[in-house]
Amino acid sequence: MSNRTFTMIKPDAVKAGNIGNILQMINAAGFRIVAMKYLQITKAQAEKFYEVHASRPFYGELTEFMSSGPIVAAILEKDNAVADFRKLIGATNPAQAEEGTIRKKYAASVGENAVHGSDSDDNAAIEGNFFFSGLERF
Ligand code: 3AN
Repeated sequence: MSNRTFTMIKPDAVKAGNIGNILQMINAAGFRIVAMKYLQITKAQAEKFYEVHASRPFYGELTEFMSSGPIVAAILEKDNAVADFRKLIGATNPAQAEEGTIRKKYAASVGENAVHGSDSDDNAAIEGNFFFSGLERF
């Protein structure tokens, strides 16, 4: 079990003006921000980031969406970070997300679901390294 996870506030939540609300929920749940940036990724970068989903039918739609506008990328720290953050964001499909989760509050659909959260310690490290150098972590 590692104490770090990686998140993105996705283009839908940024456009809706929910960066502040979502960061507030992340802080209130006890996560410390290790690294953070506001940027827009290219389609090619989104394809690389989501390479594990390349064979899934939604890969084109997902990478198009994730490169459609700015996002907030961050590394977060807390005991049991990966599992606790998955709990905080709720189910991939917001219709199935529990009350009080970020996706229940701010996500519109399974494709545009407001936030990303790493699904394992290994992926948290890979995803954090995709966006941040060592000098950008505090
Ligand atoms: P999660 O983000 O909850 O780990 P994954 O890993 O199954 O979910 O999917 C990665 C991303 O792909 C999701 N965050 C979501 O934006 C998108 N996605 C998953 N399933 C679908 C789907 N059926 N249609 C469109 N996009 C999807």
